[in-house]
Amino acid sequence: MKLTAKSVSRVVLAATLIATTTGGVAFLATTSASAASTLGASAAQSGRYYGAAVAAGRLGDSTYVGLLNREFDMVTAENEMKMDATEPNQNQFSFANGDRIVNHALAQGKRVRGHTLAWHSQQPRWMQGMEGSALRSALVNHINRVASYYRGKIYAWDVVNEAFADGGSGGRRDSNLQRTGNDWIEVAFRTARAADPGAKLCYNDYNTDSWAAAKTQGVYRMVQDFKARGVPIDCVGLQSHFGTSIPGDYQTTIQRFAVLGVDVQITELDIAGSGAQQADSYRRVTQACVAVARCTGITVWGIRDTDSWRYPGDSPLLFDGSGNKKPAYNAVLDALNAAGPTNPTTTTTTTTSTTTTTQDPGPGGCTATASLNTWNGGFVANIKVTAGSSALNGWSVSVSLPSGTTVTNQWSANRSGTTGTVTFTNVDYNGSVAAGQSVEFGFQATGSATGLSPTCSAR
Ligand code: G2I
Repeated sequence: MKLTAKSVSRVVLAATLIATTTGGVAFLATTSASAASTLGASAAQSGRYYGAAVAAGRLGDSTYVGLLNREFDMVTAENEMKMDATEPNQNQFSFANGDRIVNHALAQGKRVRGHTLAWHSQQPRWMQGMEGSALRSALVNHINRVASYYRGKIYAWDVVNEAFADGGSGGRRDSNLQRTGNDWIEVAFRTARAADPGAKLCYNDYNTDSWAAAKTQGVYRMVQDFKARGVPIDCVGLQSHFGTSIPGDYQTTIQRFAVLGVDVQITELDIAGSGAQQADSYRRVTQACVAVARCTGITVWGIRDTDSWRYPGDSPLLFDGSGNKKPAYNAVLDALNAAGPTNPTTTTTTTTSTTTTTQDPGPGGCTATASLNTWNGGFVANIKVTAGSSALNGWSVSVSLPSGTTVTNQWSANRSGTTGTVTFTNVDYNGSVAAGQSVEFGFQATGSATGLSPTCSAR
């Protein structure tokens, strides 16, 4: 090789660096030794996860399962935990397919994102025709039952999916759920918190990737409002189904949500295109996430291109149909490995206790039972109101709280008082309770309580 003046000076510079910075050489060696070789392990280096949407019907495919087990440390059920799958007939729940995915994930030491408790789409047929208070009660019941069933097994729930309108309004999407009242989303979140206080609760949507989009702004305002009023929300999911390009302000979006005090998760990533261009888009998404401490993980919406909901029109995933790594895979791995070890994780300790009152309701009366989920410094109480031998047309529940305990918010009930004896009354959609039937409401409080004995009376 003929050395020009320029190349000589480069060689000299390199030699000087190696000769004078032994620490630097050691650091470089450490960095390359710790570069992980799977998506999950490389994401874990900075406290993040890398997940995939999984279909129960593919769990018998050994190539698919091999990739899943090797590469990913978070799992989302692609369809099996949606409303139509988990409650095919009203009040008859079906968890077999969701369980196949959850059990596989947990047995492999992976975590699970629950998808999704409430959505205008993929509703079971019986729910599609419902409206008003009947639908609101059915929604609350669905969330209660599904989130309770999976309590303790879910890292984060997509509590509400895709509730905002496309286009320039920045407002809510019209749906049967929206028509039950604008508070349906916060009721959904409060119900989910009561049912599984250990799960992070997320709002998840698409076309909310660009900070400039009206839809993004609408979701941002909702999250800001929820944080201001104490509605329990922990995370925002950006689905991130992309064409070939990524919005230039994508990282701004992630950053702005994070500043509100919620985690951001990229929940359903897939990107059209191929080769170097697709790899570059995947790299940019990965870099945008790892640049923001509260962007805690990325999930791709499928494993091989042939598993994608977009196939055969697009081949938008990280593995080809034969399970080979694509250029996009290497781009993601490199970007994850380049991220520093940041992002502390938080842990919550939860205990559960139930207290039952023994009063005889008699005709026209009611009973109330409390189930408590407590942690250091606070608790959530879920109260079940049961009608006696005749129907209720309204109810009132009083709870005596120990001193030092203060109610911070409640859901599916009106409240008077915050300390001492606090009284809850029905809201418009859960005052009518047939003989022997039950409705539930809940509240959150600071302080501690070991057991509560609520008293119920008809109004
Ligand atoms: O549409 C892409 C995603 C947008 N965000 C929410 C996600 O839940 C959604 O996932 C897709 C699944 O990837 C599809 O697999 O949601 C679709 C609708 O729920 C899923 O499609 C359904 C078909 O509509 C059904 O006909 C089919 O039986 O997939 C089912 C199972 O293959």
